[in-house]
Amino acid sequence: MPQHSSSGKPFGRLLLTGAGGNLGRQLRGALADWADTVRVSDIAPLGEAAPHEELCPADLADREAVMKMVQDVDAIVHLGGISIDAPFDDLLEANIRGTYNLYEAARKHGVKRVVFASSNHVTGFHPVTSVLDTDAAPRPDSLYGVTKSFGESLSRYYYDRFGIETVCLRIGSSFDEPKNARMLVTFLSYRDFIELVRCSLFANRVAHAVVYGVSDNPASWWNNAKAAFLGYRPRDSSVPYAQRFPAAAPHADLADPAQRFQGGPFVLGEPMEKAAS
Ligand code: NAI
Ligand code: 15L
Repeated sequence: MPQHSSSGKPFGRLLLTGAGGNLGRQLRGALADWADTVRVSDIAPLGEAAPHEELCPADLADREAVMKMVQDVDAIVHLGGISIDAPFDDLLEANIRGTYNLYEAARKHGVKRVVFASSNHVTGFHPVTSVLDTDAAPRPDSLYGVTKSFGESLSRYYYDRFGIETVCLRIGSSFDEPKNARMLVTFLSYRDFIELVRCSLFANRVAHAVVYGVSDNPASWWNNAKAAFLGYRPRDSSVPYAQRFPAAAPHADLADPAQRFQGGPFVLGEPMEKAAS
């Protein structure tokens, strides 16, 4: 996929949406090595631009702004959007309209590769007793999960119809460290997250791919064998944090829906707050 700029970096210009968020902040530094210019976008504050960065504040729901945002980019890492369950009208604007605007702009501007931050919540209503591969049926656990399933489906359409390649990252729980017993199973370290994005941008041909974003944790609900062609090899695991959650059996109390299903508290449909990063 890399096209090699005149400076020898793999990409001329990359676009990062959601650049002001938890994972966007982690990725910004890494992208400097991969592209001459990184266009960073968010509706939230973006801070100071580094010398290789272009700041592009925008609401993903604003079609014209997104059209400009995507102009002259070689590839897109799309992290922007609401990252937890929320009222439908909010999700509709940020995650559904926003993702549609991005793909439409990619089509019009001839962008050929997108890395889409999907979520484990696309399959969160599968029980914790199942091990899923990347072809498992979507069973969203929340309206948020439904919007990520929409993004996966939309990107499939844009590949089949227009040839835009996408890697959908069904990210587990990517924070500085696991915050609870469930995250011992779903933990994705920041270092492994960056490596997964690197593999997704640099693999030669990905067509339309789905991969679970998870570190090499001792217990896992997900099997990435069908995405092995991406070359993703996690280096971290949740082991160093296991002692913090002694009652950590991932299926401790199956009578409790938040423990019975992979999506954890998302299945309850209760108002939620983002875990602190
Ligand atoms: P985050 O909530 O910290 O970052 C998302 C960013 O998107 C925020 O900076 C927010 O301002 C921006 N955003 C929201 N609505 C927008 C709009 N209408 N227009 C422009 N920007 C908008 O979330 P985080 O943790 O950085 O996650 C990044 C992506 O990865 C999200 O799409 C999330 O759904 C997904 N993900 C993250 C996981 C994690 O464990 N961190 C797990 C699974 C998926
Ligand atoms: C997600 O999709 C969210 O974006 C993140 O904040 C976490 O809640 C994560 O899933 C998780 O499942 O822990």
